[in-house]
Amino acid sequence: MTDIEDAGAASPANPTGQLTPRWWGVLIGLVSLGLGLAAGEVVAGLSRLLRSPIVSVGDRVIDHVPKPVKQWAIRTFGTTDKTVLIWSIVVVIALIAMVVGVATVRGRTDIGIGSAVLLGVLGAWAGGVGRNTRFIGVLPSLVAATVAAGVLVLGHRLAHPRAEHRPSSAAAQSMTGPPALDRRRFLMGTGGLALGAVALASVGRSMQNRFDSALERAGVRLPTARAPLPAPPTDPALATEGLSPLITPIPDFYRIDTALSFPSVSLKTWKLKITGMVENERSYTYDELMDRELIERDITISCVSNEVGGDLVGNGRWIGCRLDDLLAEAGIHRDADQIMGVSVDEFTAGFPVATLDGRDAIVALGMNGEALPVKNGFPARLVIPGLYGYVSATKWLSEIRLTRFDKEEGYWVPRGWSALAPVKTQSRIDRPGSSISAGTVAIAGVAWAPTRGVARVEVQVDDGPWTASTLGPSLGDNSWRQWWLKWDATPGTHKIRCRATDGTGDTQTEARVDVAPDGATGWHTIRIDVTG
Ligand SMILES: Nc1nc2c(c(=O)[nH]1)N[C@H]1C(S)=C(S)[C@@H](COP(=O)(O)O)O[C@H]1N2
Ligand SMILES: [Mo]
Repeated sequence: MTDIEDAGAASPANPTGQLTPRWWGVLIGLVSLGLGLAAGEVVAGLSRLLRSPIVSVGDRVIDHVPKPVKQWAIRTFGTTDKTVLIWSIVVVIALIAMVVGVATVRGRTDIGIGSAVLLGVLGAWAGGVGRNTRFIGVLPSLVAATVAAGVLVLGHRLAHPRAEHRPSSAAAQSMTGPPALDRRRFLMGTGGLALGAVALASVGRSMQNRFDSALERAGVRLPTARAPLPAPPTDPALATEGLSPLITPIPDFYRIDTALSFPSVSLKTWKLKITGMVENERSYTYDELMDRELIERDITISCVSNEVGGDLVGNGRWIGCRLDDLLAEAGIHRDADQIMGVSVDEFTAGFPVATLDGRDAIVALGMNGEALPVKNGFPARLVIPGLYGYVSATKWLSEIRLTRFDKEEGYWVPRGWSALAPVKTQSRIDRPGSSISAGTVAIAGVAWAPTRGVARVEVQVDDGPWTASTLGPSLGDNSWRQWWLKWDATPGTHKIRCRATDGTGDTQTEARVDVAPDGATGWHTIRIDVTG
């Protein structure tokens, strides 16, 4: 920085010897970045195959982030971790742009152009190399970097109008003292460019929106199942504030995936392929799947990252095709031992062929009576009762590949998660909250042990006896079950915990283990302040 700091001396780039104020550089840096990124958004709007530079960089961060950081992010930010990631990237490059902008207006256009090139190459790498990219994906970042570099050079000229346009007058000026830099003109220029960036970016975003699968989803009419489920019984949650509903409403259903922007799928070209170690590879269009016999099932799915007492779990009413039927049509090789779901965005999740033991594994097309929501995998996803999502529940499904565990690993396995991951029996206290007033209240929550069912949930207050709770209606062994217990809350601080026993008679273990590598265990314990 030294040659920048002492730029108070006259130099060819700054012939008057007057130091361009630092904030000019900051503004020029930000405006260049803004225009560059905006141009990137527009280019990303040209084709379904392209993505915005920021999203591309975010995608690579997600694929390479170390496990502890990922767990920390989920724990700290929950489902907003993606927004936090995007904004962190924006803030980091904005800080770089500010420094680069100052360097540029103080004569170091080489630093300006060099930084734009470096960031451009980084973005191009992120957009064109790695999971779910095509080479053409380098384009948005290259255009963004070119625009940013151009604006930096332009900004340098705005800051040094005389130096650039009338170099011969430098001598004359030094005799009359340095002229005031044209602050008004500078502010109008950068302000105009900033407005242009905002406008351009929103044009780019709306161009990208035409690839949004939500448009096609809106036109889908979901057929009914051959044997539709009866309407669920009256939901006890209606009478018990804070208790999880029997079936989780779509807006409240947790969302976990590696996708920063939802994969955009057109039903006109989408196909579900069944490939790999099968007798005949098959492929099905959306309409072909919809025309098959559909089943409807209530199945609780859960994320392996769900902490004890956490909310990365939900109960859905899924409608779709039986997975075992589809695979029987393709004919599974005797040597295949793994079923790998592959998504449109090249996420993979694999589980044993032996999982298909007659359980209701579904290629789901619908959820809670609607076409599958975009966030939950439109147009199709897998739902396999009893397995954590990361080894089974591939959303935006495009391929089901029969393979072997010794040949291929699903996305999360090389990142430190177990290859086999059945859902552990869990129970959660939903209510009451952490402070209540004395009197009779309901302690209530949900418990799940998909494929095994929930036989019993017990509650312990302080170090008293374990008391069996009342179980809510059963939607089958794959579905969670609500439970509640009346409690006479007395003033003071109390500790409440719960534990479930599954349909095989096994009680969930008290032993606390972390979510990694194959799911948390332990009893959910809450502390409550009761006031008199
Ligand atoms: N394509 C794709 N499918 C995916 C994932 C993903 O990252 N990409 N994440 C899986 C994980 S880890 C979980 S827990 C479930 C979550 O499903 P939901 O978002 O519908 O609740 O989706 C699974 N399917
Ligand atoms: Mo997950």
